[in-house]
Amino acid sequence: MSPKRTPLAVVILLATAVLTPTAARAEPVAQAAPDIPLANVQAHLEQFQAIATANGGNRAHGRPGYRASLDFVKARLDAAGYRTTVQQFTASGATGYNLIADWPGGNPDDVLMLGGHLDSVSAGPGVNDNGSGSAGILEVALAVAREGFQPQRHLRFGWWGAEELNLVGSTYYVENLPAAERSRIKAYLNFDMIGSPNPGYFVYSASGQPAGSLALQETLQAALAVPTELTSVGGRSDHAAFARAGIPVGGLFTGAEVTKTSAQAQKWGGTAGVAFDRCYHRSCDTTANIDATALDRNSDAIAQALWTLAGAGATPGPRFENTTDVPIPDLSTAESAITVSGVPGNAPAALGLGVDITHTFRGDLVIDLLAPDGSSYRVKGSSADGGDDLVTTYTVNASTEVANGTWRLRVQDVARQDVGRINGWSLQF
Ligand code: DPN
Ligand code: ZN
Ligand code: CA
Repeated sequence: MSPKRTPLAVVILLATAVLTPTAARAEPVAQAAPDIPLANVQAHLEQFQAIATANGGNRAHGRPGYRASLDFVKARLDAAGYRTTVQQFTASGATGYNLIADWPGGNPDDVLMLGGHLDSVSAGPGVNDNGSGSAGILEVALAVAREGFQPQRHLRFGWWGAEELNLVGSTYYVENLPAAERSRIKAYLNFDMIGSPNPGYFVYSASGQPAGSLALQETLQAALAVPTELTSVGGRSDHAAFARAGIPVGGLFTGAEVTKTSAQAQKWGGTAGVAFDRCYHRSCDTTANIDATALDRNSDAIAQALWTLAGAGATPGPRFENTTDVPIPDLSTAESAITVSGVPGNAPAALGLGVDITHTFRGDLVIDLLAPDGSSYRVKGSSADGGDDLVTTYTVNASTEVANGTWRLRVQDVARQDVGRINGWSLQF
């Protein structure tokens, strides 16, 4: 076998431009919330458990397990494209930290915020209280990034420190926001204990909460796939400071020290006469202290509520395609053109590039998108990837390019032996 690395012979095959603009959709298209993979949420809980185990058995304020928990969550968010900030405060003589994560985009004057506390009590690892809420909103935040969700509202997530010392972190955050910034937060949803081992399905009651909370309550009730009960969580968790500031609040809760009634056991299963969470604030609040079904339902409900409340994603613009076949001979360059017209201004920051290539070894291919002015955007380099066809969509930040004009897909075959063809490609504005 000859090595798959030889100089590039330049054979340019230009396809005739055939463009088929499909009509722009006039109405915003409501995107469905994705399913939140339970296994991913559980994997985050395993991390919290491992962090506690490695740090004296807890993730409490002022202890190393807290900071390690924050570093873990922050790293995942940073890698997904969030803008994260760590806010410091002092409580009981120790430094505490809140983690705030903003998803770029959306209306900055209309912020939808989700949060939960990240600290445990010092008695145990706090996997249900509140690894569960922390993991649930983390996975929903990662799903937002995976889906490339660009809703009308700005999305923000918060992981609070020192909740167990009387809501210190969330209170510090709200009270230190400049008034103008505080008024931009139009809703706050709290998730504190969503995987209780003998679970109930409670939605925070809007009664006595700021105007606007009822819509949040109703959205969360509709988001859960099981019958719910309302609960008056009062000032027992991190929504309290937001409510005091007049911000509409809501939340989900699967129960703590209170005993499940027989009526509730009939409705939800589980054991009557036993606490929703027997291990509440105890050393046994480990990964064994989680009901997977409750964790799954609540994580899905968080995503469902977020997608419902965040406002439909941006309206897709027109789509253009060229479906003329262009051969990709060995060690050559093939090009196919699309002429765009009637699109005002620049191309979007998330220009969708659809590619449909038949090939016997796609690792041979280097692919660039050329803008009308000739600027090139590399979407794929060559590799040892021995798969064959390439049918995929790339996202290109083409926001500095004028949309109208002739765009080219340039496909270079840089290694001998394997060949193929461009079946077609498309640009989604
Ligand atoms: N605030 C919770 C704790 O961390 O102990 C318990 C709780 C959560 C109680 C939500 C009521 C509602
Ligand atoms: Zn809690
Ligand atoms: Ca080849």
